[in-house]
Amino acid sequence: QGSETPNEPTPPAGKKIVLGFAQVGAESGWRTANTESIKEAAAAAGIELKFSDAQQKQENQIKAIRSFIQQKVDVIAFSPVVESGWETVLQEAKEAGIPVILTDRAIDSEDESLYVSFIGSDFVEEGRRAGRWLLEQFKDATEPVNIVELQGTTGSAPAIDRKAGFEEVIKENPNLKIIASQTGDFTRAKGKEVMQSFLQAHKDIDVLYAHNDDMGLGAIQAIEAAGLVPGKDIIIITVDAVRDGMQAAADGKINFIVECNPLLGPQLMDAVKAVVEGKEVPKRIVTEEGTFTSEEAKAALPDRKY
Ligand code: GYE
Repeated sequence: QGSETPNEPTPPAGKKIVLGFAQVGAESGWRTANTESIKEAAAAAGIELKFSDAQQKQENQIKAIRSFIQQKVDVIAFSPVVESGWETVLQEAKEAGIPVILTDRAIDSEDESLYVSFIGSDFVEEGRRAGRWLLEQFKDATEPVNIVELQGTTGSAPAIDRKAGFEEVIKENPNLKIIASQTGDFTRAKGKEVMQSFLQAHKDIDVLYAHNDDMGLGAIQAIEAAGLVPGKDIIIITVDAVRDGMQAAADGKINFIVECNPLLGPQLMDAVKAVVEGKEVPKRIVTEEGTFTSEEAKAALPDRKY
């Protein structure tokens, strides 16, 4: 003690660190697990959490961030619903001297001084993993393989990147064709609705690539209602590997899941503490994850936490 430099923003001993967190919403099983992880980790770390749910609307997230600035929280963290349009509000946080940590989703700003760190998955790599599995499955195909794609929220980092990574890999085989691609906004209801319209418009769908489990699960309902067998008549690939998705994979309805880890809470709290203590935090923290076939999902399910 006694050796602290005067400009270290360490709060006085006994004062809790206050973290303002602006969450995307409650659109998916992934998001629910992510929210729980953040709440639990904050409590465990003795950090006071001010939590706001933006119901998938950027304007609500911006409002929440402005309110955190007014309340003079120590750190602001958020998962940006879409990639663009954050400069103004993040500039306001910067001017107020409040450090910002991005979790889960990235922003597309060139100005890296607007945030201290970005903690989350490599979504392009997730898309590639989905593509590589499909490429291998159809490596001997001599006829066109018709793929339909359910995209995540338009303009969001995971939707943009999961599409890009997947396309990058499958273009290696010209037989693999995306014949329809539309947003299902990462929700079950939308996934079902859009899959219904895909099924009406196209009689010859071979593969569904859904950017998350929930949209895939909604689509499975539409596929079954159309009298088709998910996982057999239509090969299904999803991303996330949350419990319901893993169960569908274990049941053979989803053929391949790319994992995206929602348990970002502990890493976020470590970063928050480090930032408040004036320590160096890596600009990019990538979460580690894998993939699951139906067999692997069956084996992993009993030990899954979410
Ligand atoms: O894959 C999806 C959720 O940003 C990684 O958002 C997250 C995505 C996740 O709604 O289920």
